Amino acid sequence: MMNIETINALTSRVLMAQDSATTITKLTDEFPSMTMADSYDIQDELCRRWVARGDRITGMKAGLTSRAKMLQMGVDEPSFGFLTSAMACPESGKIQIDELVHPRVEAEIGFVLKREIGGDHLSIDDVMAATDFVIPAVEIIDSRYEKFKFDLISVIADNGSSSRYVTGGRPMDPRNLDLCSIGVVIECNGDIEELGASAAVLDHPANSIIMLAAHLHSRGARLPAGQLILTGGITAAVAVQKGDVINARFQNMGSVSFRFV
Ligand code: OOG
Ligand code: MG
Repeated sequence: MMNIETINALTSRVLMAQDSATTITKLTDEFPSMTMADSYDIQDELCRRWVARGDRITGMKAGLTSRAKMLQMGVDEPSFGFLTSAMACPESGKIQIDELVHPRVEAEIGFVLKREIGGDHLSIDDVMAATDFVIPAVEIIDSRYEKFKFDLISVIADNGSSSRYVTGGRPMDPRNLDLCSIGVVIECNGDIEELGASAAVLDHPANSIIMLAAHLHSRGARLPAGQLILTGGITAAVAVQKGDVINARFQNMGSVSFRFV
């Protein structure tokens, strides 16, 4: 286990890279015995620093939850992380690309709970019963590691490459949808770049929530009501450039669009 000084120093290093859109070498290159628990401790310290400077925690993210994402990144286990008010971007808006290193976009099903849930034995029915609504979302990920290459421990310390997110479309009652088979299309400048169905996420995106709750349980925490929970990219992530217009279309749920400037 890393000592608190090292956790604090590595948190500063990651935060500096995130704020200045610069890359760092993988933390595990320098600290090969670093553990996943150390990385989640760095995330908790990141949260404390964000809140101390006035950002709010607005949600959580599960990542690396689909085969397409696991294959693309060469990692075979999900990661979890936090979302903040500084990452939230409006639908139909502009995202400043020079604030980012090498962004990619992902289409995800977002959940908002109407009551807190937790524990390591939740079922899909438990998650559905606690869900207020589901909403189409696009996450903009931006690894602070060179060439977007990392291992699970390093990417967790970088809060799962989080950088921005956009929600849109229509908030829907999950009981009015077949959440296993929502078709999703990601268009960039009108061309289809990726397509898939929500079953790609652990057979059902509610399974991401179950895993996230179990992860939080292992750290003595629970999933709060009222926050956005991103369940992970359904397809491989799409690299973007300045000027690109993104439109992610979600079957029966509407679309999310915005532009990189
Ligand atoms: C890690 C984060 C993955 C997702 O939805 O799968 C993620 C990465 O690929 O950089 O957010
Ligand atoms: Mg994601």
